[in-house]
Amino acid sequence: LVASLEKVDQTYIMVKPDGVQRGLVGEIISRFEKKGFKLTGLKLFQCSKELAEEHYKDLKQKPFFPKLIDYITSGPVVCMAWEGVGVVPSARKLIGATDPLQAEPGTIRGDLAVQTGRNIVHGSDSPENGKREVALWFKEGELCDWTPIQAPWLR
Ligand code: RTP
Repeated sequence: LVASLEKVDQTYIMVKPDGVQRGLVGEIISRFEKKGFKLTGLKLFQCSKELAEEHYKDLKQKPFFPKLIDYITSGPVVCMAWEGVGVVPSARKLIGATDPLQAEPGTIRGDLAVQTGRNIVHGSDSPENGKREVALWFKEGELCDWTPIQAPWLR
């Protein structure tokens, strides 16, 4: 299969505290599972202010940064690592535009959210950041490398 010759990337997907509070965890995981990507890490986690600030360090100068940190630390998040060919841009497409009102119907934010400041899910924006963020949110022993039975068809 051609796909088996292509590079497998990883991405960090996170259900934000509003997604957990609204009971959307299963629905969000399901979108990535059904697409055919491979789940390699999953945990419910209350993150510290320090970790949230490190994760969003590129946005430190933005006026909304303090509010963003309060939001992300306001309750537990669901941390996920997903793997696959083209997983980073594909996950961003499944998630939809940052402003949920601009996100297409059929995307997670387009279907399930309204406000930019409450947009229920995060996805890494490049393969480099995918690696960085998975390493930031997970300890090595928390990740699982496994071979799906249907590997020749989906990966
Ligand atoms: P994410 O990292 O969460 O997937 O979001 P993104 O790339 O689509 O958007 P980015 O510009 O990196 O912003 C990160 C998160 O900050 C919050 N935000 N609030 N004007 C605002 O109040 C504002 N702008 C951005 C959102 O939660 C956004 O997802």
